[in-house]
Amino acid sequence: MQDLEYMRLAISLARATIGQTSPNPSVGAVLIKDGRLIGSGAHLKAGTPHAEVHAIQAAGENARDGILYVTLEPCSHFGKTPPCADLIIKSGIKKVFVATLDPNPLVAGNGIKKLKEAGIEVHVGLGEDEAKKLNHSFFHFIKTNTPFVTIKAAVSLDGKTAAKTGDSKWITSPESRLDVHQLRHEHDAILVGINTVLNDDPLLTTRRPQGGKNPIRIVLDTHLKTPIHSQLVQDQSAKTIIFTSKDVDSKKVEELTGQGVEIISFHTTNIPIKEMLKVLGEKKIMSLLVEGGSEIHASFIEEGAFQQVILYIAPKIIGGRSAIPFVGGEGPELVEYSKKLEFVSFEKVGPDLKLIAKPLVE
Ligand code: AOF
Ligand code: ZN
Repeated sequence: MQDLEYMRLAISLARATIGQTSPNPSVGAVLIKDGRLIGSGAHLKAGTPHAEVHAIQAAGENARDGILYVTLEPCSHFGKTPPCADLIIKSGIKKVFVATLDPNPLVAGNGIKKLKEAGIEVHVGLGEDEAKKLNHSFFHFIKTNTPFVTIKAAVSLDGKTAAKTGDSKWITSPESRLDVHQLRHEHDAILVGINTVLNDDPLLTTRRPQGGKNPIRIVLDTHLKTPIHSQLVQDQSAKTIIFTSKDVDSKKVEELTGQGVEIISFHTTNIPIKEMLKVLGEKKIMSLLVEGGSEIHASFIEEGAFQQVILYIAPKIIGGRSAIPFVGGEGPELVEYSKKLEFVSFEKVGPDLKLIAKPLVE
């Protein structure tokens, strides 16, 4: 196998952990000597050993003169675990391939510097694009202290999320819906508006055949209308947080709190999206999936408070001038004032199209 193939193996190990390492990144490592695989591993959970530790421990004394492939710059700081760079130096590894630098200000090039100063041959950039993409949430979070926001919607070819009656079951295929459950597994939190709670009474949990992790459920509910009997309140399989505004009924707050729901009130008449994202950041939520409805999407888009849009487009035309599109709000007077994005990828998921776009940096 070639260097890039070993790095891809490390990237696959990292990818398998997306959704389980937060607020830490997903990292994979592969250790090779004389063309043999002698160690490998991934960082499995925050607070537990880093990827390199698993790989080096598996190899033991044999690590000496080995070549390490790691998807993120080895750390140089004492966090919950000691520095990986020190362990690599101690183990006698002679060469290290690093896919991408760690943007964590505590590391940020110091890991590489340490390795080089110890006489280790270091190459940075092998498989960099893939390694960056798989940790886009961590990269965004570590720089901004707010979650990476993905707006997700399932639409018909004419951009509707429901027929004129409000009926929305099911626009996209079972294959797309399964893909959405993968997204839920990968995200720390999922957010909807109060209208979605009232109309759909969603559960917002992860349902994949192989099981999965539930995201924290978040509701933006200005007037605290979330029904006590809604699934988000009654179902205990995931935590629910409701953001609300001032002057809400204190008895309702008590009732919801009694069911284990966390209520966060802003001293304003509406919920300021960017302030809300800061609160989520303080809670170490590094990725947020926004699942509608159209007014919520409009708020995030108007505020420029999103990093990615994922659209599942079904080959169906619903039509109807009062059928809801996936973005509501007022909208601008002129196309000139529209939000500009660029397409990142497109793929077929069952009969549907999955489109990813991100805001254009001008
Ligand atoms: C690595 N390998 O597998 C991971 C790294 O609190 P700690 O000690 O777990 O440190 C967390 C930080 O370490 C995290 O913010 C990121 O900068 C880096 N993660 N580094 O060398 C790994 N998961
Ligand atoms: Zn480390």
